[in-house]
Amino acid sequence: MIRKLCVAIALSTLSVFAIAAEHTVQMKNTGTDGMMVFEPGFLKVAVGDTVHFEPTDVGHNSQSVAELIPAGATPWKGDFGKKVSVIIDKNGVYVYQCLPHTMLGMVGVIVAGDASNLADIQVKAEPFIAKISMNKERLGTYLAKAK
Ligand SMILES: [Cu+2]
Repeated sequence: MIRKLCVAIALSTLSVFAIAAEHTVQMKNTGTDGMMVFEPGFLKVAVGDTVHFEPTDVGHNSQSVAELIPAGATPWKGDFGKKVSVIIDKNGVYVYQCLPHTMLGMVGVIVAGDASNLADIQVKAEPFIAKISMNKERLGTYLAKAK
């Protein structure tokens, strides 16, 4: 009985890993959305998926923005010019930034599952957006794609 249960747990754990997908976001000086961008800047994933942030160009990093991720989600902070891989562990909307280029609008959005916290994120993003001086509309554009 216990052995049967262990096998069942092992199999269900395996199936969770089997369906978890991997995504790659490039950190670029120039991309389809302009200068200093994450590409794609808007990404839809499933909870449990992994997102790899690739240093396509040097001098960038990826880190989650405090207060702009789902409650209880694990924040991340990648080193400059280094790849960072993040397992997205909670449902909802995540806003992240490249620290040296936040003022240039180098930000991105990930939605895991559904955008259940979108209204909350939109309100909390206002003071953050106010500090961006170039490509100010970019974050709002990405958030508008969140559903
Ligand atoms: Cu950057």
